[in-house]
Amino acid sequence: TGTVARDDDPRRGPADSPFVRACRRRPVPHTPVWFMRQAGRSLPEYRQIRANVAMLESCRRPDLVTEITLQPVRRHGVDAAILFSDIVVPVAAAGVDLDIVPGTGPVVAEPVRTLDQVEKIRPITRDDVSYVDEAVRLLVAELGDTPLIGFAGAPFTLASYLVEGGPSRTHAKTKALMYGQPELWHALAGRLAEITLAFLRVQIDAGVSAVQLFDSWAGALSEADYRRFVLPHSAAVLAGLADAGVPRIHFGVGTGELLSTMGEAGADVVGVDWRTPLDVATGRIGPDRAVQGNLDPCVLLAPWPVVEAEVRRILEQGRAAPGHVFNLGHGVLPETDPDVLTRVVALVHELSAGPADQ
Ligand code: 1CP
Repeated sequence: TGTVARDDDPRRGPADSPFVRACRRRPVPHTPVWFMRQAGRSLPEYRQIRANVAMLESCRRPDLVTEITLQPVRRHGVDAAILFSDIVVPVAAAGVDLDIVPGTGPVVAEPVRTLDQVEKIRPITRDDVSYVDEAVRLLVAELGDTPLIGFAGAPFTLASYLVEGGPSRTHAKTKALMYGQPELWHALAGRLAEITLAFLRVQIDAGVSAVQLFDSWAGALSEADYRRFVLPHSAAVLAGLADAGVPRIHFGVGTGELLSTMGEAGADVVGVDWRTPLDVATGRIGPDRAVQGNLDPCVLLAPWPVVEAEVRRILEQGRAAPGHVFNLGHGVLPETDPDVLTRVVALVHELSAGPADQ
């Protein structure tokens, strides 16, 4: 068809980029690299543009979303852009009264406790998030061959903010609801799965080249509880995108014991944090999925020789995987020197460059 680039086409487009190829476990000219939270407070140009604009407002302005998303691509030469937004954006669009408070994160006005509250979280359509549709279209036009990653929060991580009312270390109220009122839990997680699926569909229809489902806090659960309370809902989201033609990445923190189950949920790529070496992770996940990770974001605060040694180790261990997208094990810390990120991109490209025996 006209839109699918051929292998001998000099302008192959984002679908044939090193990033998308690695997600699909195809040969690559170099290991692709991007960073979770690459757009954000480590960049002075981000702090400047956000100086007088609230976080949620910035997510609703396509001009700002476009500029902020492009900043790390220009500066670091990463292999993929990630849409500037937040996991609570679709939940706010669904009618939940919440804000993103500087220095804290998402705060929900009335934490969810009842079925009545769950039923008031309404399904969303494109019109509820038209600013995201618009921003993705602007970005795809600007980015050329660089792929754009869309994303959403997974049901467990979203539910945690809604039930706790804000960030939580233990997720105690969320787990109490899960164990004590399983029907209410499944109603909430089911509704969030619907919203997440619709939100990712809007991004895919607007042209993103891959999606990442963030279940950042799933590592708080045992494998048995994950399987019972979370897997069906995350699997529904990922299955709903199976025909969409873009790779699906599934990520959580502290998920060493959940890696194979998170893969089973239906991802093409499983994100791995710094606690599990990539060769060990691949042993757990199996040969049918690529891996993404897994430099400890704190290592970026260490002297350069330490960073370099860790990048080498991760590339080495990543060779055991059928596909490897280099990333951090979690988001860039605000105090990170952006020049170190730029050097990491160059180093990953240099060390992994080789003939792409296609
Ligand atoms: O004013 C600010 O700059 C606020 C900081 C900030 C930023 C830059 C928040 C508040 N969200 C974001 C953007 C954001 N959020 C992105 C941007 C794209 C990129 O990666 O460059 C992404 C992917 C997210 C996703 C997100 N939000 C996650 C999943 C990823 C992760 O880090 O685990 C989670 C858990 C959130 C909630 C959230 N939003 C903001 C904060 C500080 C938090 C975390 C709060 C907590 O610790 O629970």
